[in-house]
Amino acid sequence: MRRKEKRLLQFAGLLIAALLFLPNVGLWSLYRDRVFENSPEIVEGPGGIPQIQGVNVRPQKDAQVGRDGMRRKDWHDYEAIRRDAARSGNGEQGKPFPLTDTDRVDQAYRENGFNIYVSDRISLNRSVADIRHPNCKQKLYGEKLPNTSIIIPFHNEGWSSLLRTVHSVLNRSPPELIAEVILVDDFSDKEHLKGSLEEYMVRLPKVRILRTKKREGLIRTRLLGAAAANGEVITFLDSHCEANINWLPPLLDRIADNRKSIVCPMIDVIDHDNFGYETQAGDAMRGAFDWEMYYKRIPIPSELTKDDSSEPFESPVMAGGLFAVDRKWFWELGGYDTGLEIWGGEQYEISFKVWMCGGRMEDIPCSRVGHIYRKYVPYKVPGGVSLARVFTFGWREDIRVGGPMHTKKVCFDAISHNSPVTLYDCHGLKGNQLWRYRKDKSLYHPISNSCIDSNPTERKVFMNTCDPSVPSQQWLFEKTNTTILETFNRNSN
Ligand code: UD2
Ligand code: MN
Repeated sequence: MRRKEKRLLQFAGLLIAALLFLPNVGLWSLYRDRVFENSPEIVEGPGGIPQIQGVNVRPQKDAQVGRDGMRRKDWHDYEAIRRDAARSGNGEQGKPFPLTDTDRVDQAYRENGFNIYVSDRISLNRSVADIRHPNCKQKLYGEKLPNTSIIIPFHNEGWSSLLRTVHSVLNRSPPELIAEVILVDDFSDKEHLKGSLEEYMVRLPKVRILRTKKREGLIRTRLLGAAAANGEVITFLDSHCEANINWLPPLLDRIADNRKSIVCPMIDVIDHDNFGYETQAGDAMRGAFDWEMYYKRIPIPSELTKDDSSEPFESPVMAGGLFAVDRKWFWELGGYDTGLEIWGGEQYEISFKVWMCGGRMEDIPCSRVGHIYRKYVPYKVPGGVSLARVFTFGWREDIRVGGPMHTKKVCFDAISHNSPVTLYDCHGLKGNQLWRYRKDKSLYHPISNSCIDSNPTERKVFMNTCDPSVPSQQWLFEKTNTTILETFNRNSN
């Protein structure tokens, strides 16, 4: 009996202590939240620089000279950061807007594919949370950086979403780095994008408005802006974006380092319902595409993961809309193919060109820009021009396993242990189209118990008895995911 009571007492004691002192549940947490809300605590950060919540409160005094002889400085605008941190209200600090059922009506989404009622009730100068990697807060960039023209194509964009894009750029970029902001209207018919927009922009002398003479689609609209641009660099943004803290210097710095660079910010998600601002799932990833040319984000392969994940990394293809490029290099690359219609595919064209022409394409973790991913495409596509089916692969000597994602495409098919390997519509029934990747680098066909062999002179692939010592049965698998392959091999037993 006594032992039980003692235990009970001990337990109650522990509970009280936990409530008082544990950092995230205890009373201390209430105190801390209040303190941080009212008067953020100033602490000493790395290099003895005072910080509030991990953000420096004044610039590191002098530019520093790096080993390469380059002078670098702290480009943060601490005054603006403080101003932003002090803002409160709907959607401030990138918080979701408290939606009611009346805000959710279809009508709110119809014109833009995102909730314009909510957008209209959030300040054009709203603050967003600084969700950068902590290391970004200490980084220095070239003291002299090229300036940039910001090019924003738009077609029937919402008033508040368009203006918030412009305000966020002007609010969060060093003025000397912005040569101009060029809004390029792709033949919108909405009234608010005509006289009212022009009147509004009179107060923002850096902003110019250009208009296409007919509906051109986003690619030729961007080209019109690029042709009119004066900046040393051109930076493209969609018409429904929000630039995050210090987004621009990290981009321009990489171009200053190598003018043949195309650099992309991390694209964050502005929720199309409530306008909450957060990272994409998995945050930093590389751009890739599948056999249908659908853009995909894939994890950064281990060879490329650096110790410091706030450092730039190379990406095969970009998402499309948000990037900076040296203006002259853009034209040396030939700009975009002017035959690209309305929407889509242009990101592959520019990505392939930059890699094939000796340039590089990078994603820059310390540069973040939010983008509203729409719920659906709200605009009309004239003449039913197909979107994004721009490329096809003519070459089909690939191994296409008839998995559920590719059931309508062509797959390698073999009917016997010595037949040629043919391409046949994927039927998804495994059987003749089932292949296994083997560790000895061969491609094994379980149903015929044989392996793919090749005759390079006759450009033929055929089935043969498996023999790991035969070089023509050895296939080179580049960058395979062993875990997925092993799971696949196990499941297909
Ligand atoms: C993505 C890209 C987008 C573009 C597109 C096509 C991001 C964040 N977005 O789709 O930039 O690369 O893929 O590959 O990477 N617009 C016009 N005329 C038109 C249609 C659109 O000017 O006929 C404008 C539109 O207002 C916007 C931009 O072009 O500013 C991109 O269009 P979107 O926002 O509909 O494309 P998105 O974000 O779905
Ligand atoms: Mn967009």
